[in-house]
Amino acid sequence: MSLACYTKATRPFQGQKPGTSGLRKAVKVFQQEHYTENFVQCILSAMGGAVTGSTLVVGGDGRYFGKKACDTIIKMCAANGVRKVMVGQDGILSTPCVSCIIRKYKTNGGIVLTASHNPGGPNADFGIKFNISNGGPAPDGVTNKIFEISQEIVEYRICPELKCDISKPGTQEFVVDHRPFTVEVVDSVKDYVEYMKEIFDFPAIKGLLQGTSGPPLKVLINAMHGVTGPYVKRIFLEELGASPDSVVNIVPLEDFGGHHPDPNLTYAADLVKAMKEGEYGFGAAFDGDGDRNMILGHKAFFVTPSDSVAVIANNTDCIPYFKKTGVKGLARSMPTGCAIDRVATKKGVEVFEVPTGWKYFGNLMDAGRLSICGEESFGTGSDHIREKDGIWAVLAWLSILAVRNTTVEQVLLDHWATYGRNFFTRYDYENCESAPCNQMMAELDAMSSDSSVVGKELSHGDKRYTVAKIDNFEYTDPIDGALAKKQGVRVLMTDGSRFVFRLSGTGSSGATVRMYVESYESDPATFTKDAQDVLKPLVEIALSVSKLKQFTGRDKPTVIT
Ligand code: VG1
Ligand code: CO
Repeated sequence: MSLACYTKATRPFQGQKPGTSGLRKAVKVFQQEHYTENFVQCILSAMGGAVTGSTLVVGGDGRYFGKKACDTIIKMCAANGVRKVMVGQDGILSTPCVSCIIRKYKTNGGIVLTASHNPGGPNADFGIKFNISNGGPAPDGVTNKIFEISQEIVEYRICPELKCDISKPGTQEFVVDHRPFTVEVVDSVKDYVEYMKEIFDFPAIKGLLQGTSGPPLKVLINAMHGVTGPYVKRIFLEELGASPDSVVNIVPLEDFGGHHPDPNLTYAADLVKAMKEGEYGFGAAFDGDGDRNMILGHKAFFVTPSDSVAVIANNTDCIPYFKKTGVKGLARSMPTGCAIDRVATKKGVEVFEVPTGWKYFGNLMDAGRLSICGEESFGTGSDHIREKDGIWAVLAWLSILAVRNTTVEQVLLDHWATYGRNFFTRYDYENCESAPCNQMMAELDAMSSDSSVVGKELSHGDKRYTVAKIDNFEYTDPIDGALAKKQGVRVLMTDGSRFVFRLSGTGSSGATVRMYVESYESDPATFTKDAQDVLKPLVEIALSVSKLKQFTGRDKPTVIT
């Protein structure tokens, strides 16, 4: 029997503009009649002729509204001429796993249902992101097109009678409008786990955890009730033989247990607390969709994400994948601490500074110029896929510990002894009023083109800095020439220290101001100092230059990392 498709009349919704990583709004917004359908139609329409006969991957982090959205997407793919949808069982696929599947099966792209680290549940957030055929987030050119279509949309196509059970793996065949249409429900973790076993030396990591040569490393992995739970279970318990008490919160929940599924010192406080007790030598947490990670050592020794990626780049000889591919180039997002730049210089490879958001790394990887990259926001990854990858980062760290036979803290001390230390902190002011924050950014932008600022001396207490450069960051993609403007105001000092201001592009309401402060120290006596103490003078200078407290009305940030 051929199922019929219908064209439904609709009207544009304001603000369907993908941000740093897809469209993120309150669940209630997505639940409005036609809202989700409109945006899905915009994605499919933006594919143009390529949609006909295509294969798309669909899955998400298991948050509230995800299954409903999967169902809608399948019905709309069927009606828009897609040939096949590969969907994660129960709609579950981590963001890195979507990227892995898109690449492995050479599909035309995928739709990721997640608001990442934003809270979930009926009163929290949902998100939809489109990934292209390289497995990575759609670049600005595509998301701009999606937004344009969203402003003019008058109808969408759907096949309402298509009933598809996504609770069991297997293939289901349909005839839609006299055309064949296939839905393949895929195991949520299988392809990803197979790939990790190719990239890393699992027996070596298993030996480390079980103590085949030396005392066993006790690990504590916290999935924060996000999508990584099933991956953690399969990899750490079944493949690596870690003890059952070494993994926690591994059941994905639609509301992440009511918490922010964000692996940082504030929102992963229970991991920090457990690590402080001293029983475990290695701790890690992931965000809702599994692309972020936080790494902690014994007694909760904190590895900043900016250092983490630099350490991995410096230790690629510990990872079989890089022994095969070599290291082509390194990269970080602009606000990320510059530790990785020093590794690149020493290794004699290119280093790129791109705007915030993983989509900017994809072209460089596709062109064979980038192997390892990271963001200060707990994102670390490589060209094995086109998304940042939380579990990959943890396996990379465990590989280093296994080969070097040392501790997390010692790895960092060695790293700083070689390169010096880039102290880094980020202050987040979440959910502020938008208008004054926009005003603050406008004033900073005006300052960035005021030539009298260069050479100015800024001081706090007896710390003095001289401004070497101020700008609103712009990036021209070296591969396709695409230009991204106004990506954040940065104030660079003559000694390499700097601070940066930008507004978040992932929030669902109001404005979130991010202030990033970095200072480079080469004196070994400073290496073990507390980062907040070292950075205090520059933090005060940044606050006063931006008049942040006046504009936001906030005395303190919501989160400090
Ligand atoms: C934040 C981070 C950015 C990251 C993005 C998506 O964006 O700062 O580095 O790429 O989230 O991360 P913003 O615009 O709020 O600063 V996630 O884990 O959504 O996938
Ligand atoms: Co995420």
